[in-house]
Amino acid sequence: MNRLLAALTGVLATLAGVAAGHLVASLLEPATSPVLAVGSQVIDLTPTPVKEWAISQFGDRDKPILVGSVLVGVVLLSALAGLLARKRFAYGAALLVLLVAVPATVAVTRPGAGASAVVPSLVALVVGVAALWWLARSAARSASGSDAARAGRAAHGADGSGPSRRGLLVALGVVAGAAAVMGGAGRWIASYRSRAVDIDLPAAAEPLPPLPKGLEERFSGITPLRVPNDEFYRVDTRLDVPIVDHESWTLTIDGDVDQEVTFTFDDILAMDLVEKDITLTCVSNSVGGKYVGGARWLGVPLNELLDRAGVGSRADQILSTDVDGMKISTPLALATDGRDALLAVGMNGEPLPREHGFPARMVIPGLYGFISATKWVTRMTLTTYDEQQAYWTDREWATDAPIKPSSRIDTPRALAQLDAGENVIGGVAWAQGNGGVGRVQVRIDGGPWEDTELGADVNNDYWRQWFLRWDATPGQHRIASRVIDGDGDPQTAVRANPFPEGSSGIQELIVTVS
Ligand SMILES: Nc1nc2c(c(=O)[nH]1)N[C@H]1C(S)=C(S)[C@@H](COP(=O)(O)O)O[C@H]1N2
Ligand SMILES: [Mo]
Repeated sequence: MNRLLAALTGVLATLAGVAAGHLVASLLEPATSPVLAVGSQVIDLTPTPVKEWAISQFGDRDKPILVGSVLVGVVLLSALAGLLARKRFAYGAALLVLLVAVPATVAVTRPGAGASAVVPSLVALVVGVAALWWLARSAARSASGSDAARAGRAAHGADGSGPSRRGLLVALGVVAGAAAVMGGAGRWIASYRSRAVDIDLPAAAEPLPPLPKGLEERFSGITPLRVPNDEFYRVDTRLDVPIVDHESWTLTIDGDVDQEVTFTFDDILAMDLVEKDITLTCVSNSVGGKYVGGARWLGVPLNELLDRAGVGSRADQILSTDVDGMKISTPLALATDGRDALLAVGMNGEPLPREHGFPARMVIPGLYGFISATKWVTRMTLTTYDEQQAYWTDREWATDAPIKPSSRIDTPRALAQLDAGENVIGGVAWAQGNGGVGRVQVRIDGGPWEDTELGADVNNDYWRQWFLRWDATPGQHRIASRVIDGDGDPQTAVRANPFPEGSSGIQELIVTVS
């Protein structure tokens, strides 16, 4: 058998194993899939600068690219397994065992994982080794078949691609097909299970009036005043979406408290629910970036939950934990300074989508999401920064990170080709905690800053849309925008990268008018 074919048997056998593991994981717990387990581990081990680089280079595609890279590595090693199996089956199988040991170890040692997390990897191993054995046997037969055929050809002058060669091709096809079917089924089941949950939430005790009409209705290209759930940005360390059963979900508040308390989902819904319009922002958002969004959240005030537990005097941090042990730190003083911090269960009139934290998440205005917006939250521990570290504080990100005021140009797009004459420049701006958005200004070609017209004022924790009519003359132009907060302070022009406490600087883009 030639080398290429041997490598192919290794690759297909491994893909069949991985696909079987993925399928089983989709039925048990998607995160235990061999691919996802390794991918998540890679995310956690990736140094912060590399992560920043990947997010800036690939944006939302960072995760598919990561999974793709893991798969390329697996394909190379499994090709080697195929080559080894050709010499001696046990060597090839041994390499597969080593290969599977990685996701198996990662899956069981991830925080919150039980021993059953190893099952998908074991299935991957059994299916992978069985497929390799079958393919290696078919290949050996095909080789001896073609030897025989060569001998036969010498005798009879006949052509020699005998039935055993066909047997090998059929076997390769069967294994490839089975891998595709199992992998596809696994993906379908995982996405079916992660669909939104169909339950009715109670209304807020004092519902907010509907949001005013947004500028997006007048000018295309401006981000909607309220971002629909399926368009809302998503940032988290998960490759998949955790499937949390709201009926068995609980939230425990413990640590430096008078008494530990545990709430069920029904306990939360039985409390007076409030509605708040809050703009969420990611610390990884670059100036002009898309990791920011406004939504209407339904939930209970965080303070009410903390009061039921009775916060002690030592704590300076709320260390929140999600369903699988991921930890986020929040400065206690800021979370409880009177701002509208929530445990949210609803988003834009629906239960939280699974991607956004179903059944419950934290939402705290004015703080970047990485220290305030824990999704799939199950525990809040009152503790100190000295005693306990969280995911990002372990990675040297800031602990106190208020959202920096910023304005984003949504239209025109960078490098757009515009017609001369009237054009609309527009976007969104936010300045939580600084008296909200006071003004938004635009600067053309480095000239004077001009005030724009503002959209509806929802509240100081919410972003504000803006626009300016611009009589564009032919040629290339530079457009910049900045926000001036309610206290009269303009957004800083000093450039900063997202790490460690959020980006700053002024967005400026170039367009061509003809
Ligand atoms: N459990 C969990 N919660 C999390 C995260 C995470 O990785 N895991 N990421 C945080 C970050 S960095 C941000 S910016 C917000 C994003 O919330 P969204 O995905 O709903 O927009 O969630 C926060 N909550
Ligand atoms: Mo974030």
